[in-house]
Amino acid sequence: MTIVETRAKRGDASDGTLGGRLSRIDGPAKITGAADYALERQPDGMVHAVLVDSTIASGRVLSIDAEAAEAAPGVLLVMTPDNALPIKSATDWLGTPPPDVPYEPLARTITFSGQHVAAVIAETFEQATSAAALVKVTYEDTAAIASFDDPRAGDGMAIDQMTVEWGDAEAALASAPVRISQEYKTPREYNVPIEPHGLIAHWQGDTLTVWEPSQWIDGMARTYAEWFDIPFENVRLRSPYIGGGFGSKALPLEHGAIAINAARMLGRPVKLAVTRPQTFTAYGGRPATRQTIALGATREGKLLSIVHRGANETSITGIAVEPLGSVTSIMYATPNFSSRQNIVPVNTVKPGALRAPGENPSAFGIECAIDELAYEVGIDPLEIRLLNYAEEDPHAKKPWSTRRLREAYAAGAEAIGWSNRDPRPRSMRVGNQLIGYGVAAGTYPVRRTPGEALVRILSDGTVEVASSSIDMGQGTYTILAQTAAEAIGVPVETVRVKLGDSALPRAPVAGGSQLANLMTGAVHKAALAARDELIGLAINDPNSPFRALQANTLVIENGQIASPRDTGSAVAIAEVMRRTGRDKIETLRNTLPEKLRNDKDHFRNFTTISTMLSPTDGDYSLHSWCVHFVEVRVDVDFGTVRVARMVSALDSGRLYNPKLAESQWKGGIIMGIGQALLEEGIVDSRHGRVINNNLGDYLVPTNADIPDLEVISVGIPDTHASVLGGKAVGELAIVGVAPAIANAVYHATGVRVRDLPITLEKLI
Ligand code: MCN
Ligand code: MOS
Repeated sequence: MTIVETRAKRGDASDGTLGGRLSRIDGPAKITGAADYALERQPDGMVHAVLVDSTIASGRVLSIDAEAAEAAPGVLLVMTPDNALPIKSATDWLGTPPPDVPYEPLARTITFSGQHVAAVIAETFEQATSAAALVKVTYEDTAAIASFDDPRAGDGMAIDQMTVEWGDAEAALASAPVRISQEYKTPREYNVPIEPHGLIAHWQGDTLTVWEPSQWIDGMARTYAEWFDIPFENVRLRSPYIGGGFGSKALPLEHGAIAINAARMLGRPVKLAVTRPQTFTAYGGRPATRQTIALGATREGKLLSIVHRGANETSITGIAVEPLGSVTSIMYATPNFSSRQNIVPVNTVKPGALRAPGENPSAFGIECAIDELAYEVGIDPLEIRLLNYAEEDPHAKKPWSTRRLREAYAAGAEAIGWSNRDPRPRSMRVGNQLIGYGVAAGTYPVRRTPGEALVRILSDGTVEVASSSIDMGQGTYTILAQTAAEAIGVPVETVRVKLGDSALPRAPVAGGSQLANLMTGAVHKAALAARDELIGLAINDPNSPFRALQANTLVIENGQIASPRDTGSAVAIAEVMRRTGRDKIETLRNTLPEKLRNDKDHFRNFTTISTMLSPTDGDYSLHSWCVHFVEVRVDVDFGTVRVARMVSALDSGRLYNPKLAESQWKGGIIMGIGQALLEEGIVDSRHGRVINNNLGDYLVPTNADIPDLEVISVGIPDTHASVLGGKAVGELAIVGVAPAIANAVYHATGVRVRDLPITLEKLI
């Protein structure tokens, strides 16, 4: 099997150290089509699986008539819960051991529309598709609760772990001179990555190879091993390139179990490609949310109390929590605070993670509310944020490791020209366009899970880095090459990076914006160990010019080992390897804390959430910060909103590659603009279906919707946050975009829109 290696092309070397603006080293392979995605594989004898999904949202399957489908041309199997091979339950991603009950990925009880009830496997995709239409499923149909707006949904259940309280928030609110209270809502939003989900599963005896896009190779491979009761080593999950995930590709899903099981039953490789409409039901996006936020303040705008009550939709059988208080509890200083959250079961697929789960809708609530308070007391929206600035983490009561939010406010305000703004709503106008300026802040925590990396220095002086990390576009290949190049002292184009293979050293999930910090840390550790070993060889070689020197006096630069005191005697790495007869130096290092390193169980599960440190474990509270300044133009007759200008200032600590970090930030900002103005899963209240389940009707921004985006880095290296000083990047920038736009729309029009998206009918 080919190993995908990625390395920089010549000419980029000047940008190759950490902090340099090296272009993506996987870019040429993607642009030329050499990068192959999971479903492009063509193993011999491959057959195709197509899912049959429930057409009702609530009830049960009474019978499945597969006769016509089984008789259709090319059909090999119609899989139902009754004929599928049994599968075991698996450890969840928290590391919780599984219950000893079988796992059934095909449903008998229906809790949402689009649930998989059967699968047809045929020689060709077309045969499977047409036979799937012949499968007759009879249901007992019971009344469905389409959304949490249905009165029968009720208030749901409280999630006590989400409760955060200090002081006496209700009493302080009641006695505050100024009080505001409003409800803010966000609709169901979907990940819709350009590459839909899918996999090719191939059994050879009791070893399993799966080609599948994955944000968490190690975790998904372990689940597959547990489901099918084979050793972890017998699973090879391959995911070298991924066409976007945004949180949706981190966990094993039902369709994966179905395809792998079909491959086992048939003894042939099975390909299952999730269709675009199924990307709305085979996996859940961000749940619909609602929050009431009550703020109590002095007449000068100083906060006295925040009372926050939130709820999100979940599925009937699963618990999905979108933590709505996550920004609310840390953004501003307040002596009294109370946040609680419910989840409301409805007939939907279990919601999942979508870029900045929690922080994103949380910021929409609090950052709109603080803006409302600013107008209520008559002070500038930027001013009120500085007035209530949290000098330490008001929840954890710990100092921030770094919080360059003040610097961000200053830089962003300057760049957008905030002082040109007339503070009165609906006061700025050019022709038919109402002009508004808005501001909102955002934050994302620094999460820490251990990781492992292998570094190899080869006899020709080139370097290999290997890890089961993934790159779905965020830049992992590139920054890991830069890390190794800098730590060892070789040109970046001599470093090859291998990722996306479960056989490689273990990496945690590329979720929670943690991978860059964790894996640069692990690669840095392994690379320094390899460098030490290399220098040891150079010194111990009897013919070496460095024979009499101390290890710590040698330097490696540009692939040459030298003593700075003796400029004449630089020796190439390849030469040292040749002289000492070594074909490679290989160092495997992990970043497990000492106490976990010797614990066998933990080591087995070490990339699960059970080994993740919270941002407040330790002496500091670790977070990235950002602020967005927006100018909108709203057509006075038609209510159409255009983002005309946008400046964001962000603190992600040290940037390993500013070009890529800026691109990540802009990607998040673009998604935030889509969330503010376009994105909405529209639920049919009769059938409990999301009816705009395609990219024609589920609107995401196009280039024409996006102005030039200016992003300004205000971060400084933060070594409390990570080994090399970086903080979270990938999810940060989407946080705060939607409230900044909503606030700008209010300033432009005098109309406060508290439920996303801000569509024209809400403005006219
Ligand atoms: N980076 C940097 N300096 C830092 C930290 C990061 O230069 N201090 C840059 C690097 O290029 C790094 C990237 O930012 O590769 C993202 O780093 P990080 O914030 O650690 O995020 P992860 O690598 O863990 O990526 C996951 C994150 C998440 S959780 C979602 S959701 C998301 C995102 O990344 N989905 C994405 N960005 C995405 N980008 C693309 N193209 N596609 C997705 O699906
Ligand atoms: Mo990101 S939503 O944490 O994968």
